[in-house]
Amino acid sequence: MQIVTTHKNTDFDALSSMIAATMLYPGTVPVIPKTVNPNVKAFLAIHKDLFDLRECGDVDLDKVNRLIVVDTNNWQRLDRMDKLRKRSDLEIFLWDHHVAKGNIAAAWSCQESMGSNITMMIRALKKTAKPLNPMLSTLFLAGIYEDTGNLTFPNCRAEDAYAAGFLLENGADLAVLSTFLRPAYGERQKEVLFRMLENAKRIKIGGVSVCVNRVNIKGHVDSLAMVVRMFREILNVDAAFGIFLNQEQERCIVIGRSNIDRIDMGSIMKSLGGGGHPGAGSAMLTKVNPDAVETMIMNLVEGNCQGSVQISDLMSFPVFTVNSTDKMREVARVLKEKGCTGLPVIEGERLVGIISRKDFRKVKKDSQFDAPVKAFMNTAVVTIEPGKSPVQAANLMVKHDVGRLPVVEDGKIIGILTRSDTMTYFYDLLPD
Ligand SMILES: [Mn+2]
Repeated sequence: MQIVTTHKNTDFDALSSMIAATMLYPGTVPVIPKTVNPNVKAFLAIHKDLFDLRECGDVDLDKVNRLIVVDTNNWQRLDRMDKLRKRSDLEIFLWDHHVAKGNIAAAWSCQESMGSNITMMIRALKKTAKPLNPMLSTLFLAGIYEDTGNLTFPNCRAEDAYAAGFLLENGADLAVLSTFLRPAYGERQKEVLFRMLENAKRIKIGGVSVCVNRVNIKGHVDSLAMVVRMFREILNVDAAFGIFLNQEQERCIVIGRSNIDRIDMGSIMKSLGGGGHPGAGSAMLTKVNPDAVETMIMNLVEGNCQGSVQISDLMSFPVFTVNSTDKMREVARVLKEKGCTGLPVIEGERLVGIISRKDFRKVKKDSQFDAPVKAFMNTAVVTIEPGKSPVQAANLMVKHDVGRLPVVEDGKIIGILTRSDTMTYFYDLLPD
């Protein structure tokens, strides 16, 4: 007898891979772990009859001579298969897209770094020319989408996308898919959210409304970031923090969400040893006193409100400028020497225009290089004040399609903010 099984808390990739294995190895009995993720549970509630799924208790493991493992390479992640682990006469086939080393020693294996496990199995199924019906195509596509975040996660390979295309050709139904691929808001998430709402306290720090909440959790709870997001939305506060304490493991996870520029969650979490974006971030702390964590967050929020990142922190200065009467030839030389793509043009201390490399395309004759820069410069200059935020700068750059913003204070140019300064701000705060 040969069986196929997969990891506990089975997801769509794991379930699809099990079903694909029964097609690749006819006669194989699919043995599903007792715990499956909430999305798969909902899917199976309707589709169960289509597959002859068994649980570990339903099969006599002594009769098994071949074990096919999909989507994991670890005995600990299998459900009640320990009896087989000790058997020396057992043949094991392994399909796994996780590159980390596991402890299942297989006689034959297909292990590649791929976005989803089912992608590799689709490659094998294509060779057998077995037809895929729309229902199977939908299930397999759910596997790819779930593991690659709809083809957006960095682990996604070109082959995952080709496999997704192949499944759509075979009738995969995106409407059915979206019904089952909801974010995992299950009982545990609901329970955590309700507890947070029960003892929610709103406070005002430096004019912004903040809610910091502490919750004890047991074991691992998925999707806490989603819970904090919902919590912030329901309370309608500017920023919300969840401190999730796991007493057995002596650690706590801090997750934050911010809805305003003034509270930069990424930099707050960075101070706690974590990371994130301006709008969302998290940090993991071990062996800490929860009261101290709460105080730390309050202090950081306060500090962040006063000293949130401003344009004056990001801009480059001193600024190289040219005079409106400078000749184009001279300006070309300065641009080349400084290695920049554009320069502000001034008259006295007043900013009157911008000259960029692009403007040099308007120069048709050599004699025009002797003309003053004011004949070619762009006078519609978009500027920004030093106290504005990086998000406001980015919005201006997008709106006016410009790559540099002179920073102007009292009509005087004090710095320049380039696209790359802004990018540094947005991307340096991302977690590893
Ligand atoms: Mn997987």
